Amino acid sequence: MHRPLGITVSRHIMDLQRLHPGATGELSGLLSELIVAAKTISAEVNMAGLADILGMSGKTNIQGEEVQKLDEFANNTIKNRMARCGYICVMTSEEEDDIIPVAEGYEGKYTLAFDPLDGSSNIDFNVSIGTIFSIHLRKSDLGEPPVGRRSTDTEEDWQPAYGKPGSAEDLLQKGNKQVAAGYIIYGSSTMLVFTTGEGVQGFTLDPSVGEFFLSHPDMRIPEKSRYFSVNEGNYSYWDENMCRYIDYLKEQDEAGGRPYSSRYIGSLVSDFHRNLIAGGIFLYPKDNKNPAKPSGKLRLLYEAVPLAFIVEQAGGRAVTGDGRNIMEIEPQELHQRVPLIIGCRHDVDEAEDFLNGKK
Ligand code: P6P
Repeated sequence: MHRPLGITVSRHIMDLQRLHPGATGELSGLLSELIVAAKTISAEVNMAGLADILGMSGKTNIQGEEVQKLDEFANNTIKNRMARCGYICVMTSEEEDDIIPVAEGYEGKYTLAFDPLDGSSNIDFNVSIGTIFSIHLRKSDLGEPPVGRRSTDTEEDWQPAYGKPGSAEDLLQKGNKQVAAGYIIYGSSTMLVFTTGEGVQGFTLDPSVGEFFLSHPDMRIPEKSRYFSVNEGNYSYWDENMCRYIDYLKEQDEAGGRPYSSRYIGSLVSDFHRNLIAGGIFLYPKDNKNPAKPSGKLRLLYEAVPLAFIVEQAGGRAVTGDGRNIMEIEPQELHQRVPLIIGCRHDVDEAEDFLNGKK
């Protein structure tokens, strides 16, 4: 199918909006504001080696992880921009213990969960890192639509909207209720990959014009994998079935496409992005390495769930390995961790068979 060159992400978002006659344009506006934040972070990440922006901030986050200066920059960039975008009622970030309220009078009908800079422990080694986001429609009542709201209003002119602030309940929703999800990967080029439920589209940033252009239309993950991505340093902490599965992938069976190649960057967005394009299965299973993290390391709301939406839209699967689909989990808390097995449909099915003892 002929596609005109130079489709911008803004054009694509408007095309999506036209697919929904009742659309108010608020999701389009939300995505557009998020994209401005992404461009801002991209510029900073690409300058990191030159500015005094590398290294630790001297703080730790709720995860007990040291916060990088770039982590903090990315978190503040998204938080401050989205708090006044007028399209969301509440946010949660990997970097913040509690929910993040939006500015009074700017309450909107969506919620935003995000990991501002995943893989940030790799920043100082120039390894690709990424921002991950997940958008739901709020569960609670928005209240009366705001009146007299113009972005040009000064604080004095401001007619307070009648929106109601959102709560954690608005954020704790299943992945299959997502309205949109995506990631930005800051690598050899900066790419935006997202879905609103009508397939997965990839855009590459042209820094010379500051615009994302469609570069990977209608992304589909291959049915079967070539790569497995797992931290084998945790092998001795896994249960027996997980060890058997990884051993199986490394056996010689050329007719069956084995052994697989091992590719593990240690940056979730980078590992996921490669697997989405080339085919692969990523695993961060539960392990007995850290009693405080019996469900593995990765978080449900702003890592597993958005990537699960993307991979399912691209024809793949995302599961926990103990019989649950990521998209069907009822979240219990904002920073809940979950085992994650995500990638090509054939491979996730096969991994599940090993993990539940069927194979
Ligand atoms: P490990 C990065 O810190 C991260 O959260 C993900 O991006 C990545 O997949 C995972 O942790 C790597 O964890 O234990 O293998 O170093």
